[in-house]
Amino acid sequence: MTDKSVDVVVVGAGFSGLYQLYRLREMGLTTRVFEAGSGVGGTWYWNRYPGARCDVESLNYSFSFSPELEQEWTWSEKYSPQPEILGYAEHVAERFDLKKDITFDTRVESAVYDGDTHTWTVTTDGGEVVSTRFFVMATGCLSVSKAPEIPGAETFPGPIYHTGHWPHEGVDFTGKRIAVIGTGSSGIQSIPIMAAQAAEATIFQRTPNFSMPAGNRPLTEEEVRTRKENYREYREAAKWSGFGVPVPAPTRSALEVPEEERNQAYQAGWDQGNLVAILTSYVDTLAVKEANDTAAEFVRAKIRDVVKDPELAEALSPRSFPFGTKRPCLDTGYYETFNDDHVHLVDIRKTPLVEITTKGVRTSEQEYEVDAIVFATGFDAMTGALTRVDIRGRNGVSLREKWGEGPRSYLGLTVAGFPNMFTITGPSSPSVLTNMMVAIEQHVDWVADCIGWLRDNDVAELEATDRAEDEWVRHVEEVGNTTLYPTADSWYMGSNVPGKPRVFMAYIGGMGAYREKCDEIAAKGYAGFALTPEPESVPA
Ligand code: N01
Repeated sequence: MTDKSVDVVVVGAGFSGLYQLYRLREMGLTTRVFEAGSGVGGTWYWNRYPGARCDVESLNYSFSFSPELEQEWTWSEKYSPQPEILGYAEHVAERFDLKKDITFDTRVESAVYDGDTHTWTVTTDGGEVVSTRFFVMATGCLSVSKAPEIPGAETFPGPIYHTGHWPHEGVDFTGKRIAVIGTGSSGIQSIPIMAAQAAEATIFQRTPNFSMPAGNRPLTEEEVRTRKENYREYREAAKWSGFGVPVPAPTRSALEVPEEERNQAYQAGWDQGNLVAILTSYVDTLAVKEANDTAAEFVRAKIRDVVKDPELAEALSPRSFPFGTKRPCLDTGYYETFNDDHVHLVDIRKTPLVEITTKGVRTSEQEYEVDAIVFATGFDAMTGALTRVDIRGRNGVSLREKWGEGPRSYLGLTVAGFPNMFTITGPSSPSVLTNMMVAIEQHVDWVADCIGWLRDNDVAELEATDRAEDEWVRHVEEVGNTTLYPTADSWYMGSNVPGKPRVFMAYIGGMGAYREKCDEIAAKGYAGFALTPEPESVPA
């Protein structure tokens, strides 16, 4: 028994959900959005840790669908802070009057497909049951946080925080002894600020990461004006670029360039504080180990320049994976922080974490007494938010079971056996390897256009065929295998979550090429999909 019936249910009111709602409403479709948080913004709603910023430049990290929105919104910094990005999400929600169709503080618990009526039945934790023709998971790639896999957290009397769901009122560590576990992007952004407040900061590092200075600063009026004048041209270039950020395409191998010239190219990217610039300096940086080594060594030399103690510099230097194959970071004073006497690094590869105790954190070697603990231990990425909901497709097949050996999808947008369901920036799409705003807009537009086409053509049901899905999965794997990404233990590979299948979960074929492929499939009347007509449109 359902409470209501709508055309589309969207899960999540981050940037994906907001824009999906906007598009569907413009098309005259009734849409309900369910959001677990109390406000919009998704990742920017939850990740309020000190120093949280996006490491795509603000002028690139915004919606392109509304020229008026582009002109009226002004970013303040090169890399704007989390509160400003969240403010932008709120502004979008207000400006387009989106909140009236969003139900906050509500988690979708299950979605079950009925092949006879071509509808999904969606049930929330508040007990609401909604029936819908289309079901869109806009739940984000990094929204299910994970704690370190060690016992004892419940015995620690002080506060334990996770960067991925930080208290809204903020935390002041002044005078406190703190432990931080994890040195990914969230740890690297927050550690300098938390350590500056703390009396003693002990950082537990499992894997050192590559990081470069963000070079953050206020934007000049001139920069903002120039971008506002050139948004159309800029957006077009971003849409067809590899990473969703227009940069000149490399033409040469790192190995054919003299060392001095190569280092000048890396230095130029370094000075810009632009990750993509270094990653794309040469054609083979992400594909050939020897080429990659040149960039990796450039960064390690920078770490040695900054960190005064050579042993500490070496401990902070990544050597176990190629540069760029785990998400590289942008920081403000990260390596400098370790020159302070009250900041300590514990290499937990050498002395593994054993437990959280009533006093703090114990490794195989000693117990560290602290007043507060921060987990900067990341997320069950890409699939976590999708498999957390009990999604059952045709004949009751569960998505969790289907993805037991790794995610399988057609274009990262649809899944065989799960008709009329779409995943925004789902696994096997470019998503996290690109500027997410560009990836989100492309997916949302494709989904909205697809739903519009189905409506106009009296199609009740669209379902990826097994064959199309198999071919896409194979293609994603083949393209991935031309790069160094699969060689790293990264969250891209699922290796940060014990027991998770080892699969490269993103598509590295490039945003532009992927867009072309998606457009082509749509233009061919949704090639690779089985289409079932509306019963009343079938001639008797
Ligand atoms: O998470 P992470 P994150 N015991 O998984 C360690 C985006 N993001 O929240 O590398 C001990 O990168 C783990 O060690 P290891 C961005 O895409 C963007 O920092 O697995 N340690 C690692 O050091 C980013 O990549 C921005 O060996 C454990 C750390 O915890 C993604 O979000 C800002 C452990 C987790 O690093 C995730 O970043 C922030 C354990 N059991 C985030 N488990 C910007 O745009 C994990 N670790 C700026």
